[in-house]
Amino acid sequence: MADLLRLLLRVAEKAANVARVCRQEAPLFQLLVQEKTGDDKNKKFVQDFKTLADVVIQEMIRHDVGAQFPEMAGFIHGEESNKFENGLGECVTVTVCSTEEETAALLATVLGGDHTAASLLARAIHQDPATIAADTDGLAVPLSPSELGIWIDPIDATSQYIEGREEVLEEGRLFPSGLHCALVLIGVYLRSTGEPVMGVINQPFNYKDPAGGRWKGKHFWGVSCGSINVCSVSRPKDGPGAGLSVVLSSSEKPVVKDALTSLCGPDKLMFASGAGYKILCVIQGLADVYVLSEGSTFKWDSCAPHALLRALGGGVVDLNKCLQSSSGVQDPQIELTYHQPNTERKGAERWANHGGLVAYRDSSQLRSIIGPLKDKL
Ligand code: 2IP
Ligand code: CA
Repeated sequence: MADLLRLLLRVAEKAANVARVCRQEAPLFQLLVQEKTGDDKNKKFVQDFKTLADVVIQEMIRHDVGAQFPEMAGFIHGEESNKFENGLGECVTVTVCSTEEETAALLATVLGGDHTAASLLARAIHQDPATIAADTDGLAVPLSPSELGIWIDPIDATSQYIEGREEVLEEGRLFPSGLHCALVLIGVYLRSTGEPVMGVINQPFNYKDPAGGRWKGKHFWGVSCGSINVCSVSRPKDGPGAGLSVVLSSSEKPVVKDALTSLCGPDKLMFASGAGYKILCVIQGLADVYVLSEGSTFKWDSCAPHALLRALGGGVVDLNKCLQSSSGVQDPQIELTYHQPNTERKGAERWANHGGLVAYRDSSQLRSIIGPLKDKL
């Protein structure tokens, strides 16, 4: 399955290009940000366009993976539906056509006849990315495509992507908000058990090329299958006596914030946007754990980064199950799985991580936050 990993790295880079083009090309960017200046009649159209960028990326990934691995075609899931109602009330199904011209013509029907924007978007979709430098040589994963499913989050932290704040990232520092929180997430799970076995994360806005001033991205990947645990990120070294650091959503419950402040001190409690980004901070060692008490994330947010954490010896547990489990953090049943919907819910909620989550690298750090939270939730 090293071929699948190489393909996902390539399509994630194509997705990152689409995300960058939508912000760099004026005709597309205007559509993206029109909501701030547009009047009500455009609101629906602009909402469509923002979601269209998501849908186009998702359909592009679905198209490319299904073409190379037909056995996976029915098991490639994403956040968005590809059915659109355009400004004329026509229902349009967004797909990637076999030629760029056909894709542009289709997109123009969603973009109110804006052929300039449609052509720019279609070009980014059909353009092959630059070669991806990733050391996957010699990687042999004993899995077959017919055993696997995929979760796609085309652009996680959409709000940060639209707002577009630019931060110059400093090595070793977590930045709470900005374009760098926007991530393309592609996670692969075992259909039989729901375990995450492979993950690709692309950060389209990692830094600005000092020469041309254009955004450059960065990718991260991991494979965790049986005894094979490989990650493009090396396991961070925990400083001696560094103390536990926690990253939270800015909308986390005060009772959780208070309990964790008492545990690790106010300086070690951080906040950031993006569910995927917060798990990436744990992967990179910018935080030790990410705690979320709400069911506000979904399988597409957590599957990809979960695979990287497993490759590093960590994981992502269901917080409620963890608090209720009699066998504590060693219970394998508390890890999030990705193959079964919650049948008591409807729509996207069927795939929510209802019980909240804790992302961790080291189970001893997971164990240390359970105590203070046990009687609070
Ligand atoms: C969102 C996004 C938000 C996150 C929310 C996710 O996904 O990651 O940032 O909220 O839970 O579902 P928060 O920033 O408070 O962690 P999307 O942007 O794809 O809707
Ligand atoms: Ca998301």
